[in-house]
Amino acid sequence: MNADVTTGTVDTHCPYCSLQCGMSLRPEQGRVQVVERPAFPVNRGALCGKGRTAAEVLDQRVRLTEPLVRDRGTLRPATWDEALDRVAAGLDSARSVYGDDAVGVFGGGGLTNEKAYALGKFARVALGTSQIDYNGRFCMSSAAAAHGRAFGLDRGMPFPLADVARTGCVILVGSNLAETMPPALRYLTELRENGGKLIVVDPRRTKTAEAADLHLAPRPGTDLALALGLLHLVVAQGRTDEAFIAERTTGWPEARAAAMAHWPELVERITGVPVPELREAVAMFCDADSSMVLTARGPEQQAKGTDTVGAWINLCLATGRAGRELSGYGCLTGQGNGQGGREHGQKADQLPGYRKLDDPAAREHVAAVWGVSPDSLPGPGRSAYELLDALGTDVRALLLMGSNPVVSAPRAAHVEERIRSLDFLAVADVVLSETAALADVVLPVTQWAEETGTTTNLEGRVLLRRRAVDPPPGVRTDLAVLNGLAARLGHEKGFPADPEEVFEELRRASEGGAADYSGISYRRIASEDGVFWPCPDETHPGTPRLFLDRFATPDGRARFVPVSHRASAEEADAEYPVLLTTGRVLSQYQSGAQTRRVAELNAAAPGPFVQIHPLLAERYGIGEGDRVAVESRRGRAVAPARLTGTIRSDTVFMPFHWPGEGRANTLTNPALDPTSRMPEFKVCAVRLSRVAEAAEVAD
Ligand SMILES: Nc1nc2c(c(=O)[nH]1)N[C@H]1C(S)=C(S)[C@@H](COP(=O)(O)OP(=O)(O)OC[C@H]3O[C@@H](n4cnc5c(=O)[nH]c(N)nc54)[C@H](O)[C@@H]3O)O[C@H]1N2
Ligand SMILES: Nc1nc2c(c(=O)[nH]1)N[C@H]1C(S)=C(S)[C@@H](COP(=O)(O)OP(=O)(O)OC[C@H]3O[C@@H](n4cnc5c(=O)[nH]c(N)nc54)[C@H](O)[C@@H]3O)O[C@H]1N2
Ligand code: SF4
Ligand SMILES: [Mo]
Repeated sequence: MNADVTTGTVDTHCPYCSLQCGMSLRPEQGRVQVVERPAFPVNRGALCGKGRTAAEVLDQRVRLTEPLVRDRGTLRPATWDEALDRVAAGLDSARSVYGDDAVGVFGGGGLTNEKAYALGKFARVALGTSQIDYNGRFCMSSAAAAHGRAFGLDRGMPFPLADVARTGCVILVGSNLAETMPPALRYLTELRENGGKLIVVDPRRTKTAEAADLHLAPRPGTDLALALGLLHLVVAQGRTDEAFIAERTTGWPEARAAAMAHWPELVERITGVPVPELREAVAMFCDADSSMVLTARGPEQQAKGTDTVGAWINLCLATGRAGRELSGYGCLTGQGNGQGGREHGQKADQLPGYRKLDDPAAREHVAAVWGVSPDSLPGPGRSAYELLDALGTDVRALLLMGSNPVVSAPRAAHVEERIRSLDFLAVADVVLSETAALADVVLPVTQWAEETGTTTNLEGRVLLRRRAVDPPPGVRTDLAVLNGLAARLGHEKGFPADPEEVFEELRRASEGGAADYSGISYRRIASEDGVFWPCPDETHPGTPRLFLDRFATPDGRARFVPVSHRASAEEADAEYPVLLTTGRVLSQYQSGAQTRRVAELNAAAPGPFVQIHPLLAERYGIGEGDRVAVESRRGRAVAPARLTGTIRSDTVFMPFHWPGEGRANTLTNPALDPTSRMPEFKVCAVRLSRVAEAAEVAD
């Protein structure tokens, strides 16, 4: 039973991360209760604190309930007609003065498939601009690029999460899933209960690393060398799977030669991981009958993230740990619809169904579904950071939906300044985020529980997120916003506000593409636990496991890519002697726009901090709780010190969930990966100093 009319309980999914935990919602005395939904297989009833408290953001006291427009510098309430008229005029005037590409669109991986699809279509058809990208570029774009290069297809995990509990060994690289996807930790616990081994690679001894048999703690930005060092040992010890390499791969000689240049002692010097630990990891990985490598943002958010993931894939291929039951490489995607959001056209180079904008056949197919001429579709645009960096110069007006870059973009002070320099900014959001607060028009939209839509979780499982409660009267859905704007821009048709109608069109647009959803319908996923794409027709069961018979390359073979280690864009030096890495804590989500509005979560994680090893702290005279100034070549942030022996003594860590003085992204380096255009969030050089308190200064 999915929608129980007697109790009013509705089965749906969490608004936050890519696990898309199943939950049920029950309206009770004017409030919405989150209740367990044990039958949903991914989380089996378990929820983290964010999921449990998600309904608090539905409260009218914390969210936007009416449109706002800027009048002589301040935002004031407005009608929907006035607000939409202002947005249409703002976008149109930039277009008419400077040309179509003067209008930018920025989306998010939290948007449903329907919204991501409609946003991409809106940019290309209603605005005619090439300048669209989204925050997923900051998330898993490096893994996506590496996936495409090696396997010919990008689906984060090529197998269901449940397989993780049944393999023999998992190397988990730069994921702190005990805090970022807590219910998934159970699969790792089960892995070990079943006799499997867990290796965690993280510069910090996180809660996840504590659950491991072996914890490797490399210097940030050196995972590429680490993977190559392991591959070197695999070859030296004769543990390659020659039959698999011969039958199912291409490019091994070149990749092998590149790995052989990374001998263990050199790798120890680069990474700081002792050679005996490298040997132990190889033994665990190769002794098991099956094994997996899973990566998350640690190795991916680097200016060499694509090559780094490529090196881990090479390790899997050389040992025959890919394209087989219970073996393979997977990326743990992050946002609620991080997977689907990267498939249906809000990315700069992409059309729905994971098609390429520069592929004539793809243009023709999608243009036919959209009822436009293929020639009218613009070409690929800029990547997320490059787009933000161009605001106020050649991109003069921006429509933003589902992201808060003032907090989350790299080199955020510069990005904020670029946003402020726009001629016109419109933001559709649920709350008045730090970015929405800078807008000329703010459009208040409905949230997860107030609207129906589909998301695709980290396994590639397409799910129905159902509407469970009525939205407040003053808000509209993102789809209704696009519908209203398109009409004002002369497109009365083609932008329906009904999500199922949009999904039906998405099915046709994705048909025959890499991410083929054409066999998936609302009716079907309403009664199943989701369907794994590709699913090319209604009788097709979906594809939980990819690549078992062949990889998705033209010749069916996986491609080794010869990769070599290189330095981070910024290494520690005399002026900036410490490495900064950034990431997440359990109780805040992303830019914090939603979770900072939940009292229980704020009590658990009230503000920014700098995690420092006691030895490093001592060198700078920093004590527990002291305010620390962290400076990089981009700027300065200040936050209290948290001393802990669980982090390397050459590295500090800051979570990025807060604006203001403690904003980690004031410091981060926007150096981009040449292939994925992923910024280097995970490593930059900083210097530290203790900030004297006012009382001390006065003494
Ligand atoms: N609580 C919470 N959960 C979330 C989110 C959230 O904001 N809060 N966001 C969601 C999203 S969108 C995402 S993308 C995921 C992210 O999920 P994760 O990737 O698990 O999260 P991070 O904390 O960014 O990074 C993971 C780990 O990488 C380590 N790390 C840092 N530098 C390096 C390095 O150079 N190499 C290696 N190997 N490791 C390194 C960090 O110490 C950190 O422990 O989480 C999702 N879930
Ligand atoms: N230093 C550092 N920076 C990072 C990272 C890091 O590890 N280190 N990680 C990066 C990663 S992986 C990510 S994914 C980004 C995420 O960073 P952001 O892109 O800023 O993501 P969110 O904070 O989730 O922002 C989503 C915004 O959209 C709103 N919203 C939620 N649902 C909807 C909806 O359905 N419609 C609309 N219109 N709005 C909605 C929310 O209220 C919020 O304001 O941060 C990146 N930034
Ligand atoms: S793990 Fe992710 S999807 Fe599950 S309840 Fe927590 S935030 Fe929601
Ligand atoms: Mo992410």
